Formats: sequence, structure tokens, C-alpha cells
Amino acid sequence: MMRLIRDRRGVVLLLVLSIVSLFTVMVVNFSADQGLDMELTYNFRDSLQAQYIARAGIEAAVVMLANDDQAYDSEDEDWGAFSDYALAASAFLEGPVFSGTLKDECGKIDLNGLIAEGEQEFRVLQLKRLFALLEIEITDEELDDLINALIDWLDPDNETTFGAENDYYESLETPYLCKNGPMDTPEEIMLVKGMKSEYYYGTEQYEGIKGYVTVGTGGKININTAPDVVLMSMSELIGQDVVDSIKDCRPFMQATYECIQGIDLSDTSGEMTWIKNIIDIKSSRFSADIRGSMPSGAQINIKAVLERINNKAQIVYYKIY
Ligand SMILES: [Ca+2]
Ligand SMILES: [Ca+2]
Repeated sequence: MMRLIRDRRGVVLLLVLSIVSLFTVMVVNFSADQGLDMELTYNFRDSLQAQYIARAGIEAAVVMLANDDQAYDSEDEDWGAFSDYALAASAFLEGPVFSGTLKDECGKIDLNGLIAEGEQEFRVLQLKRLFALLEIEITDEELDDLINALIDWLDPDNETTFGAENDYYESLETPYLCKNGPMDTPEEIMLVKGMKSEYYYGTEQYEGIKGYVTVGTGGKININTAPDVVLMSMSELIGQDVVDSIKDCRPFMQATYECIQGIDLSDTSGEMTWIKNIIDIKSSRFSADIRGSMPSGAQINIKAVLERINNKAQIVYYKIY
């Protein structure tokens, strides 16, 4: 127990050090120049400071991931309790606060995987099952058309049989080019022919795919963090009983799955080989959603996607909102 407490203190200290170094850079002194509206200056200063403190929170997440045990990734690790550590670390800042969450992206379906060689058949079925599990209101024909258009959006060529390529996108009222490459963010799917915002964001009747899809993970699914519907989307053979068994076995600290009941992973069928190939216990991409707040009430949010390769974590992109 003492060991645990000391370890936790270590994490908090690590976060504090990483943010203080950034935070000190931002204590800009605005001199009260004649004719300057002081209130406006203070507002500007506060929102700038809030932005820096949010950015410092992102840096703290980067440091946390770099120091994490990379043999496996599970929400029972320190990064899964990022929000608690963020609050503890903020206590050292005497005024400014950063708060937010650090979440795994590798428990989601990588949309770019749809054109993975040799796996397309399984990945198309996986996406179809996701729509069905979420009970999204779309006909089989509409879903086929959407997936064909998505494949064309991703594949490098400009030829199509059932989907949509440049000819279609250039004919739109506001024309744009077909991507013909991997998507940079999952929201990009909104540009694809046949996609509707309710499929992504959901409605009052059903949940959209937003929380279950991602890009850039390489297509593996971390079964330590994957939500129920993502686990079930992998195969018809994975029902609620298998999902419950997987959750009972968590955390998987090694890539051995004997603990899972309800499916026979020693089976050599194509379906089971696909499942064995897609499941993983590690993550390489995470998303941090951090808010920086100043005592004056000024607040800035930053959402960042972080990538970790070997012992290095870095920001892939971030947006301020
Ligand atoms: Ca880990
Ligand atoms: Ca194409």
C-alpha cells in the first residue's frame, strides 16, 4: 500500500514538473500602456494563460504515456486515471487548473483498415455489424453504397464500379476532390458520399459510430479497452457471453487468451484466424481532451491525438475549442 502511494506521488510530481516548465514561459507581463483598455488586456491574458495551461496538460499526458508500462495497455494503469492525477497536479499550481481525460484509441475500429489487403471482406463485415449493433437507421442497400464509397475514398485509384470517385465529388455544388488516401481524422468520413451526420453523431433514437471509430491505429483492437459493441463487431461468434468473459479476464497483461470462454481460439478457420490477428493488448494511439481554467473563469479546451512509438509519445494533431 505504501509503495502504491509513493508511486502515485511520483506520477503527480512528474506531471507537475512537466507543466511548470511550460507554465513559467507564459507568465507574460502586460505593461499598462497608455490608452490600452486594461480589462480587455486582462481578458486576453487570462484566455492566453488558460490555453497554455491546457497545452501544459497535453504535455503532461505525453510524459505520462512515455513513462507507462508498454508491455500492455489497460485503463487500470496510471493513464486510465489521468483525470485524478491532473487534479492532484493542479493543486501545486495555486490558481490555474487543468482537467480532462486520456483515452485509448486502439479499442476502436480503424476506418482506414477498410482497404487492408487480404482483410477487406472481414473489415466490411465488421463495419456493417457496428451499424447493426448500434441500430442505426440505414437500409442494407444504403450501407453497401456507403461502404463502397468509403473504399473508393481511401483507395489510391480513381476508378469505381459501385462507389464514388472524383467525378462525383467534383459535380457537387461545393466541389472537392476524393481523398484517395488514408483519412487523417475519423470526422473526415462526413465528406464521403452517402454519409449522414446522424450516422456519426447519433440521434435521440440511436447512438452514432463516433465513439467507436478512429484512424491511424493500424487496425488492431486492444481488448483491454474496447467497448462491448467493438468486441462484438469483430465476429458473429462474439456475443454478450464472450464479451462478459473478456471483461472478467481484464487486464490482459500478456498476449495469451486462454482465459476467454465461449470461443475456441485454437480453431484454424478463417474467421478465428481473423479474430486472432486483429486482437491485441497494447495501444499506440491515445486521445487527450484537456481543459485549462484560470481563477478568473477563462477556459480553453484542447483535444489532441497522441501517438506512442517505443518510449516516445508525441502529438499527432490537436485542436483548440
Ligand atoms: Ca501500458
Ligand atoms: Ca479512390
